[in-house]
Amino acid sequence: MRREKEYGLNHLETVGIPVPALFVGTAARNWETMRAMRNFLANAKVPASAKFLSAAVTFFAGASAHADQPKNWETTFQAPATDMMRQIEWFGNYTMWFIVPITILVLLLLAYCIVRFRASANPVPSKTSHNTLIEVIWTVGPVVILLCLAIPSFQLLTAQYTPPEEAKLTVKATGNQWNWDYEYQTENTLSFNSAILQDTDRAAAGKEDRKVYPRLLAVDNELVVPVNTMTRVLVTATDVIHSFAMPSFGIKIDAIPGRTNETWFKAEKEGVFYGQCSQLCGKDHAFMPIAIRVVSDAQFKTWLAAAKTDLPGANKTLMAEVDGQNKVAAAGN
Ligand SMILES: [Cu+2]
Repeated sequence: MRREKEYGLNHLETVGIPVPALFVGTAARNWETMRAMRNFLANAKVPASAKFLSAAVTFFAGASAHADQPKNWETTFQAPATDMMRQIEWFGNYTMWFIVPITILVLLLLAYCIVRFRASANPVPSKTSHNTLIEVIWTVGPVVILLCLAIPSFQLLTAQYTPPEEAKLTVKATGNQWNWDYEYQTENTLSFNSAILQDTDRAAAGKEDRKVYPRLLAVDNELVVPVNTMTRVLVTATDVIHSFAMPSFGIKIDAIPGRTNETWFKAEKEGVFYGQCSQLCGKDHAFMPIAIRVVSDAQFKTWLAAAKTDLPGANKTLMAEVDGQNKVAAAGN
């Protein structure tokens, strides 16, 4: 429970969102049970059609093999690259089990009433104004439905504020109009700026492959992090409110001047992941993308050591290594 103090349930209460003790305790105790239940439900979930749709979209959009980014006509979430995002996706699918049947039921009831009780078919309307049984049903029903939504929702919220382990790497992201500063809180801190990649700079940066480095999403210097490593992100801003968001990691947190917010992620897949500033912050709000490059532990260590003296050189070496790795993987298929 120590982490909850540090990570935000208290914070939630200070901003006036009550967090019932039931949910706080349950989250930690029954997490494994919940996980098992979710996995079970996930295997049997409705959106088989959604999955098909997503697969179809991926197929038609020609997905890149080693990155995740928004795709044309995308209707579902980007593929999860963290356990947290998987749980968020699960919760989204779970709510569909309530939304879809309720919508259909209401639609059918409405259609039935329109047809069955139209003036020509039912000239003398009933004068009934009370029916205890029906009133009990339409009160208790929604209460039960809301409880079914509230409990997993609070558990998920608690989990987002409760990192399962200590962070091994801490990076600070500072939003500026209209780019990001990243700072690695390691021995001899490393800090650099990350701005949108201009088309004219593509060749010089070796980023001509638009599938991997898409227009409006690619940046000059990516935030490089090691795979399967608990990473803490401290988020702040220098001028106006921005928001640090990475859809496939399931994180989004406001960057507020004069305040440090905190979030965390543990990326499970290597590759380049793209997000965007998600708080309207001025005229170039749409042009301050966030790119995170997830690499192996060894690659990260080499990059970090080299980046402290020569960032562009370290980035180029890392890109060459990753490209080589992908070519070997493709040849092996
Ligand atoms: Cu912004």
